[in-house]
Amino acid sequence: MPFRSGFVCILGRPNAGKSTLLNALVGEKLAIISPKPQTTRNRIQGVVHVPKRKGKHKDGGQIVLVDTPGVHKPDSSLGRKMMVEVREALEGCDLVLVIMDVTRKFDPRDQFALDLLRRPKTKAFLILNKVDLIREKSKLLPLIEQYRKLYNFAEVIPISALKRNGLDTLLDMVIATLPAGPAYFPEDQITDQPARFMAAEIIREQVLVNTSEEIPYATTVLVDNFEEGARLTRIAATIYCEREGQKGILVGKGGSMLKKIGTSARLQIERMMGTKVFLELYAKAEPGWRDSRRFVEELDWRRQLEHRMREHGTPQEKAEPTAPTIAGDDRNDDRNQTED
Ligand SMILES: Nc1nc2c(ncn2[C@@H]2O[C@H](COP(=O)(O)OP(=O)(O)OP(=O)(O)O)[C@@H](O)[C@H]2O)c(=O)[nH]1
Ligand SMILES: [Mg+2]
Repeated sequence: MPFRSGFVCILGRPNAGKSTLLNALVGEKLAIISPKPQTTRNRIQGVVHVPKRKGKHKDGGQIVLVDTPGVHKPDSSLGRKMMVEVREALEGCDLVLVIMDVTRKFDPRDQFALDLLRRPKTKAFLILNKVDLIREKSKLLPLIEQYRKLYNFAEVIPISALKRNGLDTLLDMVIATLPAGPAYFPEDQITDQPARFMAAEIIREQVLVNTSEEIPYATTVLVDNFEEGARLTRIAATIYCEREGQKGILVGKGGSMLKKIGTSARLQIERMMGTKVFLELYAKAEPGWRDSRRFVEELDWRRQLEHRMREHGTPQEKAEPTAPTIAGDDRNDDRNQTED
């Protein structure tokens, strides 16, 4: 059997467990996860290196998984950008994993995801996730029937992304479906995301964990400065929200919330970077940013990378701090620094 490789897009409604599946298959936390819908906002590539094995996959393979934002009908520039990310991920992929949460009934939102699939007539597997929450597995049968009527799935695979059940079967079936091809990524690379963007996501995850109501949806994080040293990484980041009231909650009494978010995020970023991290966090209200096409476009890390390449000729940060890409550098904002 030749070396097999290809791009495999993970598609589904918000909260179905797409990012949990990506992380479980790659074996590293590449995407942030939360019980709140619409956590993922960009497409994220994660690489699974399948080693050579006797018998099955004799020559090994490489699966480039692409996690996507949850499929929904957008009502803002941010939502529309998220759906562009989904469509771009679907373009040119070899296989789609349609992931559904088996604890939820089929509804028009699932249909919306399937409609995206039908257009390019891509090969697709139906992945029934969260089976750990279903006692009687026979309850899955009507669901499978229903989905099979709507799309010609090549395989139907029940899994629990959280408990890591059924993942070996899934990987075997995916690799067997992919064409013979080259390794797209070197063996030591597991994602296309720059550390700078992953740091912003880790901070955003802490906002999701520590806040409620509309704040998770009204916030975004931009890294203003990222200087990587052998032993210390210096990061300055701004948490943007939409209103002064939200900013007050994000900062907390005497800066306590910003400190909490910063400390938890810093510990995770330190693990990711393998260095100490000095994290400066700011909070800023940017009214209506979700409806500003310009602002939303500027959040795209691929675009940010292009800008830096144009300005510095390198994707790396220069030694001197750079100004935030958006909304000016307002150092009078509430801020918090975390370094122990
Ligand atoms: N019980 C159970 N929970 C799961 C499983 N997979 C994911 N979850 C939970 O479902 C919630 C959503 O998971 P995510 O991975 O963030 O879902 P997503 O599809 O990426 O969501 P969006 O990014 O918002 O589209 C989290 O609370 C996960 O812990 C599973 O197999 N079993
Ligand atoms: Mg996600």
